[in-house]
Amino acid sequence: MTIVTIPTQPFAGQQPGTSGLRKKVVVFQQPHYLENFVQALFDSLEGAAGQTLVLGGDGRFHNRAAVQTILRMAAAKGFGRVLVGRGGILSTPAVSCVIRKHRAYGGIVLSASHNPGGPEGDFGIKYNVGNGGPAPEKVTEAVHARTKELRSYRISDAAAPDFDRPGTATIEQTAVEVIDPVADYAALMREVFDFDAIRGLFARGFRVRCDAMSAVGGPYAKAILEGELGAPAGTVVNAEPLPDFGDLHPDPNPVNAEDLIAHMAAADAPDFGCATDGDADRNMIVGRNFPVAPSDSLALLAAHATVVPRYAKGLAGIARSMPTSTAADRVAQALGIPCFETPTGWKFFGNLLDAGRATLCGEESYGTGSDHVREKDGLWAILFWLNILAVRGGSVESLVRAHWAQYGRNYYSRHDYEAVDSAAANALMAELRAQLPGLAGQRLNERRVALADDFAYTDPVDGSTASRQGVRVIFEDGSRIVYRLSGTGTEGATLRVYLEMYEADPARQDVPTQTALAPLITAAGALARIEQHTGRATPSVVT
Ligand code: VG1
Ligand code: CO
Repeated sequence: MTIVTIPTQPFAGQQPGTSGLRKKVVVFQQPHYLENFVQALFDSLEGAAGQTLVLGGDGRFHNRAAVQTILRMAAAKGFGRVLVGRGGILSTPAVSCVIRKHRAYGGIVLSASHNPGGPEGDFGIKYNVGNGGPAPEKVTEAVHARTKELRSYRISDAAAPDFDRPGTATIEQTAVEVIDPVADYAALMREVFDFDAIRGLFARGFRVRCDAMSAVGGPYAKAILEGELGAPAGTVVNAEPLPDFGDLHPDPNPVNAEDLIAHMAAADAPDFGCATDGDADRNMIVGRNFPVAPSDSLALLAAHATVVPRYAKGLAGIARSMPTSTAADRVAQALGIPCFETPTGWKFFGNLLDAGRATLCGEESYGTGSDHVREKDGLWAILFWLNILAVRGGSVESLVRAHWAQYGRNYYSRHDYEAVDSAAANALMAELRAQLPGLAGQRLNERRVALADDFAYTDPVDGSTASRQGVRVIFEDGSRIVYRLSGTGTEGATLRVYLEMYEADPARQDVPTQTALAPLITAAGALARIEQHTGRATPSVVT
């Protein structure tokens, strides 16, 4: 066994986006492509020799090949130990949990999350730091800078050890320990939630349909819901992680999880429907014929948090990404706790969680989490809902309606224009930015603009800054339009338009969302000249 140095050339574009480096599988399959990125990452880590690295992924196509390569490179880097999920499997929240529990130096998540998988789909790699959370921008920027100058990488010439069976093997000086992907995570969930209460719910015949979308959430949901909490076998569907996700698009929203939506609309619908995404950090909650908006879910979890043992003493604060609706802000205000507004992406929550300033975090994109790990966590959110239902009673719909009656309803929708021409999308954003200085005070389709800016963030803990995080147009009545370009796509550009309107009157809280938001949708299209720029009259996905 020898560590060899392989000459290489830099690849352009190895720049991590909102959540790691994501590219088409064929891009990652190019010789040296993954190796270059991993070497650039390892070069950016100081003091990693002898330390522990956590490694796993969502099981998508190329996962196994990438695990083998990274094990051989981790040995060359001189890590003392690598904890790898059996079969190369670890969900994103499980990686976070394992890093924290075993005091690892960091971890690598192999996933392109909600992006489609398979040989024609996407692959991705993300690095998490010692607190268990996504690497902050100063780390990802250093890695990207390093990819541009890299001329060689180091790798063991030995074969990677078998990672399909529990046990420990050695490669060079590095111990490779194959761990049960679920055990540490399940133990943490037992500490957070009132499992007895949830068991009682199932014992009373409460019916759940949990759709793991043939992605990595399946083994976790099966072990916990069916294995520990007494849900009947078959509660978790699409439970086996498949390399191509069985051709499902594991993005849990009403468009991509249409099968779950159909089951929840049927005459004999279960009481509770839920789904998780490719790497199991996102969640969708659906009542009988009643999908819950993710921003509402965050607000509702916050409002009921004290029923969960871990949060029994209350929350220190809530944090939400800027485009996420302000429903959580209203709960924070009622509770007398701060609500932080951060840029899109979980990496911006880490400092607030570490400093104990925020307990719950959430994004409009079906992501919710807390200080139990440093990632969003799909199954955690599902268990949180079940814990609330077990203690408070009622249905998903009755809980949400009671919430709206108390706090008002924030009508909310996101319109995505996927795979548009990058130059056209950039031109649209540039034109919007140019209009910003003159917008305040103007009327757009009956509403007067109170504030228009390009969101910038200063981290209240370490003072780091992030600019150009999305154009927001806020009206005098609190309604908002937000525009930004996705940082996770792999084809052209994706324009996201976020729309929000507040309605305090319970008599007007039952309008179909797109109808309620229609005047804002028209204003959003006109202001950004979306059709003129993109050639699209309608969005490709509405959630
Ligand atoms: C999207 C979501 C964002 C989320 C990110 C990663 O980013 O909007 O809220 O944090 O995906 O989620 P973007 O830049 O495409 O809008 V996941 O589940 O892909 O790790
Ligand atoms: Co995800």
